Amino acid sequence: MIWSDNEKLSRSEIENLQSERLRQLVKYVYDRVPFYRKRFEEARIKPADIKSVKDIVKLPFTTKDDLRDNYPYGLFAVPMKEVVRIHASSGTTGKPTVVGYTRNDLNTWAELVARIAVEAGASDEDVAQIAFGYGLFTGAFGLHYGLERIGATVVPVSSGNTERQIKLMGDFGSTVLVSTPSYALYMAEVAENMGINPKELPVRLGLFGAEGSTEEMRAELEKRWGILATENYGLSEVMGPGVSGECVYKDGMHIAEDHFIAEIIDPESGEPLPYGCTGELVITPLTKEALPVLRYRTRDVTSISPKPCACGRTMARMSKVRGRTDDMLIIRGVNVFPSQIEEVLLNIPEVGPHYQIIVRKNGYMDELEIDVEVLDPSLLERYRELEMLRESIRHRLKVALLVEAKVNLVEPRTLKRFEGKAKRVIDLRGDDR
Ligand code: DLL
Repeated sequence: MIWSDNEKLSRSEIENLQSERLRQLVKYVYDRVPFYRKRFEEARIKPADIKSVKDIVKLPFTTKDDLRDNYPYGLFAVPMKEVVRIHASSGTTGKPTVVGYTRNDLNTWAELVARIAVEAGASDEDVAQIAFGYGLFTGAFGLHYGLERIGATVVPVSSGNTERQIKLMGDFGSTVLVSTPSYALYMAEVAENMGINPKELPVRLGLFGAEGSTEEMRAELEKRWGILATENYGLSEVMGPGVSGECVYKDGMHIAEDHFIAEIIDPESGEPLPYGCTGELVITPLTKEALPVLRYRTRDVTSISPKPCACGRTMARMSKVRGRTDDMLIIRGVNVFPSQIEEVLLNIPEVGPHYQIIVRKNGYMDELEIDVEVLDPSLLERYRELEMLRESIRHRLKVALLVEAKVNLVEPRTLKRFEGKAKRVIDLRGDDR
């Protein structure tokens, strides 16, 4: 089933709709948001200069800092009376970014999440367990209202309290699990510890998102849970979840192009890159009322393909996010994405999917250290075998990353587990880089 007819528009119809909505948006922000009016004046552009989607490159970018500098409501385009919901990004560093929604915004959001849920194969027959943390984070409420919209039975368990979570899953007959991939992995482990085989639980479909994960991690989740593991993407600054999501073919996440213009740019120069090239994703939401933003720089690295999909949808697809431009590690001058490390580790049968990346400075040298759990604890008592395994992992990492890494093989269940977004990198190099 396809939730909205718009998902089958031809490329020219999509572009026409985007052009029309972009023209309205530009006028809307110019009239209502002093910040953008000033930006337009600085760039010497007028709303009338933006005639079609191709003109988007003339518009200024918006960054996370712009939102922070206007904390909390400075970029809102409507009076607070019309704002019916607030969310915020977790903001581990500095001020959080605050986002607002009008009643229409909430409606659009629920529609777009309904779209990705249906795309992944959910329906009104499903019982959906939401294991994202409810609160300022957009994940839980976003999926909640979207799944309700399609008529699924929503179970708002929130994250944490994992044993209870597993018990309820069985009791309530949850068929859809909504969480981060790392929490789903941890939940499988907790179930196994409780003597429950996750495959025997009623879950058949995973709607995973809010953090990156590799194909290897997907395979692990599908194996452990015996489910179809799909991925979806979004960010609070442009709405929350519902920006893009995979269909059952799992070959890229369909972008809701009737509501978002997605561009790929070179993160260094800001120049637009053609379809197929990997770079930073820039998103312009077209229909938001409370907090419209122009060309939001997501810092997420991906590529876009406009090819129609076997599922019948025509909306362009973005590939899995390789990483964030600000999460990319520069180790002795070599760029390393944590996802590359995950790919290597998950292809080694003797180690488990739990790992931690530590970067430190030794004199002037960056040192990369990786802790990974072995699956069989008795291996830790067999020195020769252990050394051979360590050496083979070190070698495979070197081939994949082009940098040396120190590998520590640790006992099962000793590394940190995550109930929300995983934090796998500990960078101890300080700010003197
Ligand atoms: O994480 C929105 C969301 C919630 C998406 C639930 C999907 C499911 P923020 O907390 O603002 O919003 O974080 C946004 O998370 O810029 C990406 O770096 C990352 N992210 C989200 N989904 C994915 C994904 C939500 N599928 C930031 N793959 C984004 C990789 C993702 N990274």
